[in-house]
Amino acid sequence: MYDFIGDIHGQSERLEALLVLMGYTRRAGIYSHPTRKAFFMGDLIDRGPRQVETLEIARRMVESGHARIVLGNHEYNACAWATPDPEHAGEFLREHTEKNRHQHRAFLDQVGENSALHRDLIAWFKTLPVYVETPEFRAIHACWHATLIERSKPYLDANNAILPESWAPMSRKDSEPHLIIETLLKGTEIDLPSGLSYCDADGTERVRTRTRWWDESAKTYRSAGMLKSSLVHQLPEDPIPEKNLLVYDQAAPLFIGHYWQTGRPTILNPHMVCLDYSIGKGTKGTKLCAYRWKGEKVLTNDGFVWVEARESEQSQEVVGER
Ligand SMILES: [Mn+2]
Repeated sequence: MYDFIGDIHGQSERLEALLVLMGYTRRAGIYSHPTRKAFFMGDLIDRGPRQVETLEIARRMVESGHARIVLGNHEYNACAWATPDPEHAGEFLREHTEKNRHQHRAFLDQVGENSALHRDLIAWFKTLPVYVETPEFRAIHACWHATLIERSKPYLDANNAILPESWAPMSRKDSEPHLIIETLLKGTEIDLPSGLSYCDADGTERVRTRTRWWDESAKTYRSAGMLKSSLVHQLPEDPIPEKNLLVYDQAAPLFIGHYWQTGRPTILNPHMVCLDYSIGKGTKGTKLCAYRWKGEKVLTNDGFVWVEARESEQSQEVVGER
Protein backbone atom coordinates (compact mmCIF):
# COMPACT_ATOMS: atom_id res chain seq x y z
CA MET A 1 0.00 0.00 0.00
CA TYR A 2 1.07 3.55 -0.69
CA ASP A 3 1.90 6.66 1.27
CA PHE A 4 1.00 9.47 -1.15
CA ILE A 5 3.34 12.44 -0.61
CA GLY A 6 2.51 15.98 -1.75
CA ASP A 7 4.57 18.51 -3.73
CA ILE A 8 8.03 18.82 -2.12
CA HIS A 9 9.61 21.75 -4.04
CA GLY A 10 13.15 21.10 -2.85
CA GLN A 11 12.37 20.70 0.86
CA SER A 12 14.48 17.53 1.25
CA GLU A 13 15.05 18.01 4.96
CA ARG A 14 11.26 17.99 5.49
CA LEU A 15 10.90 15.00 3.15
CA GLU A 16 13.36 13.01 5.26
CA ALA A 17 11.52 14.04 8.44
CA LEU A 18 8.21 12.88 6.94
CA LEU A 19 9.66 9.55 5.77
CA VAL A 20 11.16 8.90 9.22
CA LEU A 21 7.86 9.85 10.86
CA MET A 22 6.15 7.20 8.70
CA GLY A 23 8.66 4.49 9.67
CA TYR A 24 10.90 4.55 6.59
CA THR A 25 14.58 3.92 7.27
CA ARG A 26 17.63 4.71 5.17
CA ARG A 27 19.94 1.85 4.18
CA ALA A 28 22.76 2.25 1.67
CA GLY A 29 21.37 5.67 0.81
CA ILE A 30 17.84 4.43 0.02
CA TYR A 31 14.75 5.03 2.14
CA SER A 32 12.39 2.09 2.39
CA HIS A 33 9.59 0.71 4.53
CA PRO A 34 9.10 -2.99 5.35
CA THR A 35 5.49 -3.10 4.16
CA ARG A 36 4.71 0.15 2.32
CA LYS A 37 5.75 2.23 -0.69
CA ALA A 38 5.85 5.97 -1.20
CA PHE A 39 4.05 7.71 -4.06
CA PHE A 40 5.32 11.14 -5.09
CA MET A 41 2.67 13.46 -6.53
CA GLY A 42 5.16 15.49 -8.67
CA ASP A 43 6.63 18.99 -8.24
CA LEU A 44 9.78 17.84 -6.48
CA ILE A 45 11.67 20.84 -7.85
CA ASP A 46 11.74 24.68 -8.06
CA ARG A 47 11.57 27.21 -5.22
CA GLY A 48 13.18 25.24 -2.36
CA PRO A 49 16.72 25.08 -0.93
CA ARG A 50 17.65 21.39 -1.52
CA GLN A 51 16.35 20.27 -4.88
CA VAL A 52 19.26 17.98 -5.80
CA GLU A 53 18.95 16.11 -2.48
CA THR A 54 15.16 15.83 -2.94
CA LEU A 55 15.64 14.31 -6.39
CA GLU A 56 18.31 11.90 -5.14
CA ILE A 57 16.04 10.61 -2.37
CA ALA A 58 12.98 10.22 -4.61
CA ARG A 59 14.78 8.83 -7.62
CA ARG A 60 16.64 6.18 -5.60
CA MET A 61 13.36 5.09 -4.04
CA VAL A 62 11.63 4.93 -7.42
CA GLU A 63 14.50 3.10 -9.13
CA SER A 64 14.77 0.52 -6.32
CA GLY A 65 11.02 -0.15 -6.35
CA HIS A 66 10.26 1.55 -3.01
CA ALA A 67 8.27 4.40 -4.55
CA ARG A 68 6.26 5.49 -7.57
CA ILE A 69 5.83 8.97 -8.97
CA VAL A 70 3.83 11.09 -11.43
CA LEU A 71 5.07 14.07 -13.44
CA GLY A 72 4.36 17.55 -12.02
CA ASN A 73 4.00 20.76 -13.99
CA HIS A 74 7.37 21.95 -12.67
CA GLU A 75 9.18 18.87 -14.02
CA TYR A 76 7.24 19.25 -17.27
CA ASN A 77 8.31 22.90 -17.54
CA ALA A 78 11.91 21.96 -16.71
CA CYS A 79 11.92 19.53 -19.64
CA ALA A 80 10.39 22.06 -22.04
CA TRP A 81 12.95 24.67 -20.87
CA ALA A 82 15.85 22.29 -21.64
CA THR A 83 14.53 20.88 -24.94
CA PRO A 84 15.52 22.66 -28.19
CA ASP A 85 12.61 23.53 -30.47
CA PRO A 86 13.03 21.25 -33.49
CA GLU A 87 11.32 23.79 -35.75
CA HIS A 88 13.00 27.02 -34.58
CA ALA A 89 16.79 26.88 -34.38
CA GLY A 90 18.20 28.42 -31.18
CA GLU A 91 14.85 28.36 -29.39
CA PHE A 92 13.48 26.04 -26.73
CA LEU A 93 10.07 24.47 -26.17
CA ARG A 94 9.62 26.73 -23.12
CA GLU A 95 10.70 30.24 -24.00
CA HIS A 96 13.80 31.51 -22.21
CA THR A 97 12.11 34.72 -21.11
CA GLU A 98 13.21 36.50 -17.95
CA LYS A 99 9.93 35.55 -16.25
CA ASN A 100 10.35 31.85 -17.06
CA ARG A 101 14.02 31.91 -16.01
CA HIS A 102 13.09 33.57 -12.73
CA GLN A 103 10.51 30.86 -11.95
CA HIS A 104 13.13 28.16 -12.62
CA ARG A 105 16.24 29.93 -11.32
CA ALA A 106 16.67 28.07 -8.01
CA PHE A 107 16.67 24.74 -9.90
CA LEU A 108 19.09 25.93 -12.59
CA ASP A 109 21.45 27.38 -9.96
CA GLN A 110 21.38 24.22 -7.83
CA VAL A 111 21.88 21.65 -10.59
CA GLY A 112 24.04 23.87 -12.81
CA GLU A 113 22.42 24.80 -16.11
CA ASN A 114 23.55 22.46 -18.93
CA SER A 115 25.62 20.34 -16.52
CA ALA A 116 25.79 16.56 -16.87
CA LEU A 117 23.52 16.38 -13.79
CA HIS A 118 21.00 18.72 -15.44
CA ARG A 119 20.87 16.60 -18.60
CA ASP A 120 20.56 13.40 -16.59
CA LEU A 121 17.67 14.77 -14.52
CA ILE A 122 15.80 16.00 -17.59
CA ALA A 123 16.19 12.55 -19.17
CA TRP A 124 14.72 11.02 -15.99
CA PHE A 125 11.81 13.51 -15.83
CA LYS A 126 10.93 12.54 -19.39
CA THR A 127 10.35 8.93 -18.27
CA LEU A 128 7.78 9.86 -15.58
CA PRO A 129 4.11 9.00 -16.16
CA VAL A 130 1.55 11.80 -16.55
CA TYR A 131 -0.94 9.72 -14.55
CA VAL A 132 -1.23 6.33 -12.88
CA GLU A 133 -4.45 4.36 -13.03
CA THR A 134 -5.01 0.99 -11.37
CA PRO A 135 -8.31 -0.73 -10.51
CA GLU A 136 -7.74 0.38 -6.88
CA PHE A 137 -6.63 4.01 -7.19
CA ARG A 138 -5.76 6.87 -9.53
CA ALA A 139 -3.06 9.53 -9.22
CA ILE A 140 -2.35 12.64 -11.27
CA HIS A 141 -0.61 15.92 -10.43
CA ALA A 142 -3.54 18.32 -10.94
CA CYS A 143 -6.75 17.31 -12.75
CA TRP A 144 -8.43 13.98 -13.49
CA HIS A 145 -10.26 15.07 -16.65
CA ALA A 146 -11.56 11.75 -17.97
CA THR A 147 -12.20 12.97 -21.52
CA LEU A 148 -8.76 14.54 -21.89
CA ILE A 149 -7.06 11.51 -20.29
CA GLU A 150 -8.68 9.38 -22.98
CA ARG A 151 -7.49 11.85 -25.64
CA SER A 152 -3.96 11.92 -24.16
CA LYS A 153 -3.29 8.30 -25.06
CA PRO A 154 -1.86 8.89 -28.58
CA TYR A 155 0.76 11.22 -27.06
CA LEU A 156 1.92 8.87 -24.27
CA ASP A 157 3.88 5.61 -24.14
CA ALA A 158 2.83 2.36 -22.45
CA ASN A 159 3.96 3.78 -19.07
CA ASN A 160 1.96 7.01 -19.68
CA ALA A 161 5.16 9.04 -20.12
CA ILE A 162 5.17 11.69 -22.85
CA LEU A 163 6.43 10.22 -26.15
CA PRO A 164 9.62 11.87 -27.48
CA GLU A 165 7.75 13.17 -30.53
CA SER A 166 4.90 14.62 -28.40
CA TRP A 167 7.02 17.23 -26.57
CA ALA A 168 7.03 19.75 -29.43
CA PRO A 169 3.29 19.45 -30.24
CA MET A 170 2.43 19.80 -26.53
CA SER A 171 4.26 23.11 -26.33
CA ARG A 172 2.35 24.68 -29.26
CA LYS A 173 -0.26 26.97 -27.74
CA ASP A 174 -3.87 26.48 -28.90
CA SER A 175 -3.21 22.87 -29.98
CA GLU A 176 -5.05 19.76 -28.74
CA PRO A 177 -1.95 18.22 -27.08
CA HIS A 178 -1.22 21.56 -25.36
CA LEU A 179 -4.75 21.73 -23.95
CA ILE A 180 -4.43 18.13 -22.74
CA ILE A 181 -1.12 18.50 -20.89
CA GLU A 182 -1.97 21.94 -19.47
CA THR A 183 -5.24 20.61 -18.06
CA LEU A 184 -3.86 17.38 -16.61
CA LEU A 185 -0.79 19.00 -15.00
CA LYS A 186 -2.00 22.54 -14.19
CA GLY A 187 -5.79 22.28 -13.82
CA THR A 188 -8.90 22.74 -15.90
CA GLU A 189 -10.18 26.13 -17.11
CA ILE A 190 -13.59 27.23 -18.32
CA ASP A 191 -14.59 30.09 -20.59
CA LEU A 192 -16.69 32.84 -19.05
CA PRO A 193 -20.03 33.54 -20.76
CA SER A 194 -19.41 35.33 -24.03
CA GLY A 195 -18.57 39.02 -23.66
CA LEU A 196 -17.58 38.74 -19.99
CA SER A 197 -14.07 39.12 -18.59
CA TYR A 198 -12.27 39.96 -15.33
CA CYS A 199 -8.96 41.49 -14.30
CA ASP A 200 -6.48 39.15 -12.59
CA ALA A 201 -4.05 40.12 -9.81
CA ASP A 202 -1.61 41.54 -12.42
CA GLY A 203 -4.38 43.65 -14.01
CA THR A 204 -4.48 41.41 -17.11
CA GLU A 205 -7.93 40.98 -18.67
CA ARG A 206 -9.00 37.32 -18.73
CA VAL A 207 -11.91 35.51 -20.36
CA ARG A 208 -11.24 32.11 -18.73
CA THR A 209 -10.83 30.93 -15.15
CA ARG A 210 -9.30 27.89 -13.43
CA THR A 211 -11.95 26.07 -11.43
CA ARG A 212 -12.35 24.12 -8.20
CA TRP A 213 -13.32 21.20 -10.40
CA TRP A 214 -13.41 18.67 -7.53
CA ASP A 215 -16.16 20.56 -5.72
CA GLU A 216 -19.44 19.30 -7.15
CA SER A 217 -21.43 21.85 -5.13
CA ALA A 218 -19.67 24.69 -7.00
CA LYS A 219 -22.01 25.16 -9.95
CA THR A 220 -21.70 28.90 -10.67
CA TYR A 221 -18.79 30.83 -12.22
CA ARG A 222 -18.30 32.74 -8.97
CA SER A 223 -18.33 29.70 -6.67
CA ALA A 224 -16.19 27.49 -8.95
CA GLY A 225 -13.68 30.11 -10.15
CA MET A 226 -10.25 30.08 -8.53
CA LEU A 227 -9.76 33.79 -7.93
CA LYS A 228 -8.50 35.62 -4.87
CA SER A 229 -11.39 36.60 -2.62
CA SER A 230 -10.72 40.28 -3.43
CA LEU A 231 -11.21 39.61 -7.18
CA VAL A 232 -13.92 36.95 -7.23
CA HIS A 233 -16.81 39.45 -7.24
CA GLN A 234 -15.94 40.05 -10.91
CA LEU A 235 -17.21 36.57 -11.83
CA PRO A 236 -20.92 36.22 -12.62
CA GLU A 237 -23.23 34.24 -10.37
CA ASP A 238 -24.71 32.51 -13.42
CA PRO A 239 -24.74 28.70 -13.45
CA ILE A 240 -21.99 27.01 -15.47
CA PRO A 241 -23.49 24.98 -18.34
CA GLU A 242 -23.77 21.32 -17.30
CA LYS A 243 -21.51 20.20 -20.17
CA ASN A 244 -18.63 22.32 -18.81
CA LEU A 245 -18.76 20.83 -15.31
CA LEU A 246 -16.41 17.95 -14.54
CA VAL A 247 -18.07 15.05 -12.76
CA TYR A 248 -15.74 12.50 -11.15
CA ASP A 249 -17.04 8.96 -11.69
CA GLN A 250 -15.81 7.78 -8.24
CA ALA A 251 -14.69 4.44 -9.69
CA ALA A 252 -11.53 4.59 -7.54
CA PRO A 253 -10.08 7.02 -4.98
CA LEU A 254 -8.12 9.83 -6.59
CA PHE A 255 -4.91 11.40 -5.28
CA ILE A 256 -3.75 14.80 -6.56
CA GLY A 257 -1.30 17.55 -5.59
CA HIS A 258 -0.76 21.00 -7.11
CA TYR A 259 -3.55 23.02 -5.47
CA TRP A 260 -2.01 24.82 -2.49
CA GLN A 261 -4.06 23.89 0.53
CA THR A 262 -3.75 25.51 3.95
CA GLY A 263 -4.68 24.65 7.52
CA ARG A 264 -5.29 21.19 8.90
CA PRO A 265 -5.17 18.54 6.13
CA THR A 266 -8.68 17.55 5.10
CA ILE A 267 -10.08 15.39 2.28
CA LEU A 268 -11.61 17.27 -0.67
CA ASN A 269 -14.45 14.74 -0.61
CA PRO A 270 -14.68 11.00 0.22
CA HIS A 271 -13.17 10.12 -3.19
CA MET A 272 -10.41 12.71 -3.52
CA VAL A 273 -7.42 13.91 -1.58
CA CYS A 274 -5.10 16.81 -2.40
CA LEU A 275 -1.67 16.38 -0.79
CA ASP A 276 -0.14 19.82 -1.46
CA TYR A 277 -0.08 21.77 1.82
CA SER A 278 2.15 24.56 0.48
CA ILE A 279 5.59 23.49 1.76
CA GLY A 280 6.75 25.07 -1.53
CA LYS A 281 6.44 28.40 0.27
CA GLY A 282 8.29 27.11 3.32
CA THR A 283 6.63 29.73 5.52
CA LYS A 284 5.18 29.22 8.99
CA GLY A 285 2.11 26.99 8.99
CA THR A 286 2.86 25.32 5.64
CA LYS A 287 3.27 21.55 5.70
CA LEU A 288 4.62 18.59 3.78
CA CYS A 289 1.74 16.15 3.87
CA ALA A 290 1.12 12.47 3.15
CA TYR A 291 -1.95 10.26 3.01
CA ARG A 292 -1.31 6.74 4.35
CA TRP A 293 -3.67 4.75 2.18
CA LYS A 294 -4.73 1.29 3.40
CA GLY A 295 -6.77 0.42 0.32
CA GLU A 296 -9.99 2.05 1.49
CA LYS A 297 -12.50 3.13 -1.17
CA VAL A 298 -13.79 5.95 1.03
CA LEU A 299 -11.08 8.39 2.11
CA THR A 300 -11.08 9.96 5.58
CA ASN A 301 -9.20 12.69 7.44
CA ASP A 302 -7.56 10.00 9.61
CA GLY A 303 -5.32 9.12 6.66
CA PHE A 304 -3.19 12.27 6.86
CA VAL A 305 0.22 12.70 8.45
CA TRP A 306 2.45 15.76 8.02
CA VAL A 307 5.48 17.74 9.11
CA GLU A 308 5.46 21.51 9.57
CA ALA A 309 7.76 23.87 7.65
CA ARG A 310 10.96 25.07 9.31
CA GLU A 311 11.41 28.77 8.76
CA SER A 312 15.19 28.39 8.44
CA GLU A 313 14.49 26.48 5.19
CA GLN A 314 12.35 29.11 3.46
CA SER A 315 11.94 28.87 -0.27
CA GLN A 316 12.71 31.38 -2.96
CA GLU A 317 9.78 33.79 -3.39
CA VAL A 318 8.33 33.21 -6.85
CA VAL A 319 5.34 34.91 -8.36
CA GLY A 320 3.58 32.89 -11.00
CA GLU A 321 2.88 29.29 -11.75
CA ARG A 322 2.16 26.93 -8.89
MN1 LIG B 1 2.00 21.92 -9.46
